[in-house]
Amino acid sequence: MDKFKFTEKLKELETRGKTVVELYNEISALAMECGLEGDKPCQGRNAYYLSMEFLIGRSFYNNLLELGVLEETREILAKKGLDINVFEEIEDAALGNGGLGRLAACFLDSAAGLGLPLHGYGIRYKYGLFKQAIENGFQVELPDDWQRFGDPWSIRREDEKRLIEFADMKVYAVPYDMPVFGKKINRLRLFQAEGSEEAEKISEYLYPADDTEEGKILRLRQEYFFSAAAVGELLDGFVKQHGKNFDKFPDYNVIQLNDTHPVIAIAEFIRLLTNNYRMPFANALSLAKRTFAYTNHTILPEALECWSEEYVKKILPDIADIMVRIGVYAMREYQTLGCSKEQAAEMAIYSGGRFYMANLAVYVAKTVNGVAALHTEILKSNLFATAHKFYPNKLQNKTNGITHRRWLELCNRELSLLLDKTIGVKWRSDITDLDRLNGFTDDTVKEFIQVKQIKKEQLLKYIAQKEGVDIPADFLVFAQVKRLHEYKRQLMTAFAVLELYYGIKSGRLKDIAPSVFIFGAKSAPAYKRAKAIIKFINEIAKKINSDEQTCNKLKVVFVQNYNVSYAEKIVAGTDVSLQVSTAGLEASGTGNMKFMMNGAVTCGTMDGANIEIVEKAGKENNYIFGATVEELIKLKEEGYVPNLYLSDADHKRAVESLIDGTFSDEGTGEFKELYDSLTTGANWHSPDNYFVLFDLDSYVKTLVKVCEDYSDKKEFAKKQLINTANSAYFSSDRTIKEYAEDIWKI
Ligand code: 26Q
Repeated sequence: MDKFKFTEKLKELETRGKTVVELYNEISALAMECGLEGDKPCQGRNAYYLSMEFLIGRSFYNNLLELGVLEETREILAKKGLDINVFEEIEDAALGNGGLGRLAACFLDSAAGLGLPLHGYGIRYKYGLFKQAIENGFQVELPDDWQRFGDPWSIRREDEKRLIEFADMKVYAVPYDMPVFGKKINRLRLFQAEGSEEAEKISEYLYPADDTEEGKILRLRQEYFFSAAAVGELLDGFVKQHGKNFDKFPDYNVIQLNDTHPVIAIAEFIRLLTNNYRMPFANALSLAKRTFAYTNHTILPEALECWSEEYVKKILPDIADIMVRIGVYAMREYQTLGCSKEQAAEMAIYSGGRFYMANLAVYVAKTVNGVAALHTEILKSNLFATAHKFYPNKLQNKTNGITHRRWLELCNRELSLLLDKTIGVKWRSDITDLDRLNGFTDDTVKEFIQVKQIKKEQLLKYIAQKEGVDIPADFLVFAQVKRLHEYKRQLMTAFAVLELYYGIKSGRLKDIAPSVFIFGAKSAPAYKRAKAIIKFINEIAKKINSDEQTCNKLKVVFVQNYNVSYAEKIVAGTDVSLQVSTAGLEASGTGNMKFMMNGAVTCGTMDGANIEIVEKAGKENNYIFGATVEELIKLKEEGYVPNLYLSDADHKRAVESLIDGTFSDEGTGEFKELYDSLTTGANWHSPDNYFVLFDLDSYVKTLVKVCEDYSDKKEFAKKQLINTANSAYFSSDRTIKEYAEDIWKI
């Protein structure tokens, strides 16, 4: 990067009379021009990350930071009378919906930062994840037309488009390249579908509704579309450079499959080698086994993809045949290894007219990894137990991480400056240096308290503007922000908050710190219960916020359209991070890491990466409650009867507020359905299958303890600072180094 050229040209830039969007495009173009100078592809071995989601958020500030010109830009613009924050008007590119997509973005950032050749392949959705508004307490979904601000960070590569063939249509995959700046420039290549109106539909929406056959087939098309484009160009590129000695292909390429969504790439890889290059099937399969690696992100059965043969045959008959054949090879191999019939059936790729994509991935991939220690253990002992038995070296753990550039340097400039002052600037390039913050002095604690206060004020001011809810800046700030899902148990938090409210109102809870609970979450449009939970939280917020008797003690806010940019503000301004999933179900969590790094304590269950967080920062500096995985296993064996836990009058009151008229669901019946899900179950699950009622008691007690502890501000701040000081492990720089060493060998 020619920084001098950039700053000189920026100084010359005429800003008067231009709109924010115009300036955004011009400055971004300038950064691209200077940033890309001297860029050359990496010879040798490269890793490719195939993912349906890349939740990159806003690129402007991050790219300027990575290019090392953020501060200069801030100053130059200030001299022109422009506040750099005006570019917050430019909305996020939300080409993902949650943890898995954000992880992909963090990984690209870390790899570039470390100078490791990792490139992304995905889809350039016309509309990203819907924009959420809350109307009368209900979630409303609006299209996210992110390109309306322009897309100055992408370069269209018309010359490199490829034709992707389905049985019933042909589609062009046109690449758009986004550079990922760092020590090295890596590339995120997103394909846009073109050629006809039908074709364009493929890259129109992230997560088309898949409750119909048409929707399911569209999703299958999406998966094949970008996987085939990626694999096709990698093979062609190899042939161009090295000829047809494919044996060497894995020396130059390794392909990481981000969950099962791109697993169809394996079949396409084999199809191309056998069809186009006349390679025997067995050889193509063994080449695939040396090329692909797979990451699992969830053990929830409903998220493990399995495709009906009928659908695959309809649009991709060759791929269906190949997957059947891989299934046959797998079966033979399982037998040779001495698997019983049951064991082989468990690992079947093709059975009963369905393709089990996770089994396909596990069979072919050279490594399979979980995303946190506990999650990997569960994969080994549960979901992939049989595979682990017969392929003991396949499964490994790679605990997730987050890029400390976006999630500390960028979102918390004040804390970053305090770190510079306290331990020097080395942590910015080598995050392990953050450890040196341990052993901080009293002065540092004082300064940390000031920083937290500033970030809190910024956050609360923003919330007041956006949501119209005023929250005093001396409140203790709790936050639960993440996708909305029953297993994440936002509903349990809602009950707990309600109990705090009644406790404060009755005078029973006297000595607790005034607090605000911030919720942020999008629900999948078709996920009725999740939407009901959003409405319930908003009803609670309305009641609590308008109660004059308690409003100097307790507030609740559900922020609209929670996304990466909102997260950047929330993680910096929060005191207590709520991570309360049912033990065993949150594969890792990465929000928990962002909060920790910014000095929030975790109030959570022994689940996912929470376990490692408290291992690093100390249980005594966090608030752990609730049943463990082992306890839940026992409870299930003994027979869990949730209604028993409603004998406590306070819990009963909170839970029954769903049905006793305290709150209105506007006659939709959805609150009653939520209530039933906890107390009587449904035809597809037993009552309270996420153990909300079981953990509610210890949750409420833990929250009360947090509020009491906060009265000693200094002791509380120490706990927070210890969390920051021990968060280096959760930088994705560490994670990426592990992938690079143990899996990719780059
Ligand atoms: C599956 C089938 C059909 C349609 C959609 C899906 C689907 C889509 C998205 C299934 C799963 C996802 C996303 C999963 C996800 O975000 N998982 C999260 O991954 C994070 C990164 O590893 C973890 O930290 C979280 O714990 C995990 O929930």
